Amino acid sequence: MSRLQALIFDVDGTLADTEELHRQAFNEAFAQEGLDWCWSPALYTELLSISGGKERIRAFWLKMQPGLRALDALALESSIARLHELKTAAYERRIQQGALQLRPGVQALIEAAPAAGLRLAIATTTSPVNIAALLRQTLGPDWHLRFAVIEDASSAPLKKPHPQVYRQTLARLGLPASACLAFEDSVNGLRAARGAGLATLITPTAFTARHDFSGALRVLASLEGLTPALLRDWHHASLTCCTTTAP
Ligand code: XBP
Ligand code: MG
Repeated sequence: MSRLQALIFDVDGTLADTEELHRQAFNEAFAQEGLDWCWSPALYTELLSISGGKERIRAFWLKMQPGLRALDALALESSIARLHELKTAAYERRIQQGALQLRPGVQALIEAAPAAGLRLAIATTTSPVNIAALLRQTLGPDWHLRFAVIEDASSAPLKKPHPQVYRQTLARLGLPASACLAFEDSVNGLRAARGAGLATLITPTAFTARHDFSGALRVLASLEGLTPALLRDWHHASLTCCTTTAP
């Protein structure tokens, strides 16, 4: 039976509750380009069913103006890329202003993992710039030294719920799914992790609270109080059992 050897973290919504900042950054980018689009929290909650900021903009734009599909695809893609660049810069500014902390329990678990023989990895659909901005601000300039593997939108173009990002993370770790646990906040993330065969712990946010987390190992309010020893117990049970939701 596989011993737990690595923890694989999603970023947005899991390491930190970032989606409100993403939403604000999208709206700032739209305004900068003179578009009257404004994604409300309710609309953004729906749009989060689409992983990837560029994919989200494209789906919204084509729903607003279906005829766009017939126009010059290159022009559409360059406009989307421009909007996403502006959005990423706006998001980075907000992070650098100290707008966010890691979610409860995340830093303690990241710091306890190495002494417990657990390697850490990141599997996210967000952009590398966003990961660096968030983790530099919260874990310090050497944040990347804590993670054995980082797979993101730049290395795994097939977005969640496709399991590509998790499969690539496992391959680079050189571990079977049975030796790892995944941490996610959304149904797309859960499906991606389960698609790669990973037992998955869920910590929902306000944006994902209504998602169906069937198949999760546990659904928790946060990672607060989780220790490597407790995770080893849950992981061991997952290899022989099914799913439970924390009381
Ligand atoms: C969440 C996403 C990302 C972010 C926005 O990623 O789907 O698209 O919402 O970031 P994950 P980008 O939960 O997998 O970390 O604009 O860079 O895509
Ligand atoms: Mg997420």
